[in-house]
Formats: sequence, structure tokens, C-alpha cells
Amino acid sequence: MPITPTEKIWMNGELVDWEKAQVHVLTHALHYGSGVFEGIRAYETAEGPAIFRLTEHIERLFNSAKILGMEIPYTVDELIAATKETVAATGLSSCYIRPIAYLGYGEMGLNTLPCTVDVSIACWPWGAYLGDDAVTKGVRLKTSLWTRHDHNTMPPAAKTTGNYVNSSLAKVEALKAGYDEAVMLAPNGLVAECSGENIFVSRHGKLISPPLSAGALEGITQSTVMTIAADLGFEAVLDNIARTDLYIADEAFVCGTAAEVSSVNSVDDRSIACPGPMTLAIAEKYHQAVRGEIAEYKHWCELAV
Ligand code: PPE
Repeated sequence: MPITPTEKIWMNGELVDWEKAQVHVLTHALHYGSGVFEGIRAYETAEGPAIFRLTEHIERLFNSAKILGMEIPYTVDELIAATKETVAATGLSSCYIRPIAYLGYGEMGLNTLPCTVDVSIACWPWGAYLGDDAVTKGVRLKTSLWTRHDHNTMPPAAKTTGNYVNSSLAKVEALKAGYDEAVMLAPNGLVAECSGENIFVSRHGKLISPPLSAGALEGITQSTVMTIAADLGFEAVLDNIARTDLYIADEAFVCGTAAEVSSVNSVDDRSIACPGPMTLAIAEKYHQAVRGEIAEYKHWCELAV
């Protein structure tokens, strides 16, 4: 999806003009995928732009860095403040936010120990990730021929830039075959997640989503959905699912910061009732929660100014 430029990007402690936010071609992360990043959304609320679950996203960024053995030269609080400052500087009431910490210019080679860590935060307006009608019409999924990373190759728990080569292989394979998104299986053959979202199925009235141990990212939207589902009186658990759980699901949806809650209408051409009643109820409550319209979830909306 094309990027719409905004005013400023935060780079290593200062706001610079959008077009000046550049890196050297010999930046380590460009060669070796040595970066960690986040995808966050800010929404317009009655009190002004609010960044949804900002603290948890920044904490996950630090956990990704920890897995890589990368020392981010800022504190969690400093990057929370920097994210708010960036959103405020663009003047946008809602946007997508992309913080990234990466090994910078100056060292080449696989020994990352002497490398410097650079940090930047950009934001821009970003529409519906899987299409405007993804909740009502639903998306068509294809099981990828590419396997999700194993925990002992490229840890899927870390949101590492290099990990996303695997996601892109699956996404493009699905698009070229006429589908909207790819479901990825872990090396043990069980479902992990989609190329850029966690997945939920409903079977016998119970919602199930594969956890981190199944090769999924520990999604913040997944966690939000678990809370909303419980509050709606639905049983929801993190557990393993097989590919055939998807084929015979009562309903299914994918969720992520970018995709929000999007219904699934088929997996490998086996149709699934769409949009299902649980999916619709959860998607509606999520839509309200991120906009600060539900009192009990308001603590998730961290005001940018
Ligand atoms: N799994 C993967 C592989 C993933 O990339 C995401 C986010 C999720 C699960 C859901 O995580 P969370 O956003 O915390 O609920 N994918 C990001 C988009 C990837 C992209 O750059 O494109 C996102 O939603 O921001």
C-alpha cells in the first residue's frame, strides 16, 4: 500500500523533515535484516488522537530487541513519549505508526556486537489493510506452501524485519493465486498465523487462536480480542489448531493492528459462514474500543497530546 508522506519523522532523538529521514546504503539492517519494529494505530477519540495500547507495543519492541540481543539506547518511557511527539507533530487525528530499531551504519559483517542501534518513528495515514469491506465480505485465505519460522531458526516471537521475508513470500504466493491472505503452518504442520495477522476460529461455540508457542506473534489485537470476547460472554482460548479446524470452522477471522478484525469467508476454497455473529460482535466492539467509546477499555487509548 502506498505511503502518504507527513511532516516529520523522529530519528535518534529529533524530529526531522520527512524527506530527510534517510539512511546509508551500507546500513547493517539493510544487508542482514537486523531490525525490530512495531505497527501501531492512533485513532480519533472525543479527547483527541489516542494511540491504542501504545505501552504494550513499545514493551514488545523492547522484547523483540532483547531476543536479538540488541540494546535500544532509550527507555520504554522515552520511546512512548517520542511516539506521542511524532503523532502530535504530524497533526493527524488517526494514523498508522511504525517505530523501528535497527543496526546502523559503520560495521559490516555478522558480528553485531560492535554495531550501533538507531531508532526511528514514522507515522502516516493508512486505510483498511485487507480492504474496506473485510469485516462484512470477508477475506479468502490460502494455506501457504511456505512454512512459518521455527522457534530455533528465526524466533517468531520477535517482530524482526528479517522475519518478514517469510511473510512476504506467503503473501505474494496467496495474492498471485487469487486469494487475499496466506495462512502459515508451523514446522509441525499446525496453524501458526497469517502473514500479518493472528487467526481465530470458532468451533462448537468456542473461539481458538494459536499462541506464541505455535509460532504466532503474541498479537496485541489478539489479546484485545480475548478480553472483548470474554466480556461478550464468549469462551476464547489460546490453543493449537490444525488446518482442518479452519476448513470446518463455524466462523473465522484474522486480527492485527493494521487489519483490525477481518472476517474470513473461505480457506483453501472451503467456504465459512461469513460474517459470523461472534466475529461481527467482536469487530463492532473493537471498532468502538479503539476510538475510546467504551469506558472499561479507555485505559487502552493513550492520548497523543
Ligand atoms: N502476526 C504477524 C506476523 C504480524 O505481522 C502481526 C502484525 C500480527 C500477528 C498481529 O499483531 P498485533 O498488531 O500486535 O495485533 N502485523 C502488522 C502489519 C505487518 C505489515 O507491516 O504489513 C500490523 O498489523 O501492524
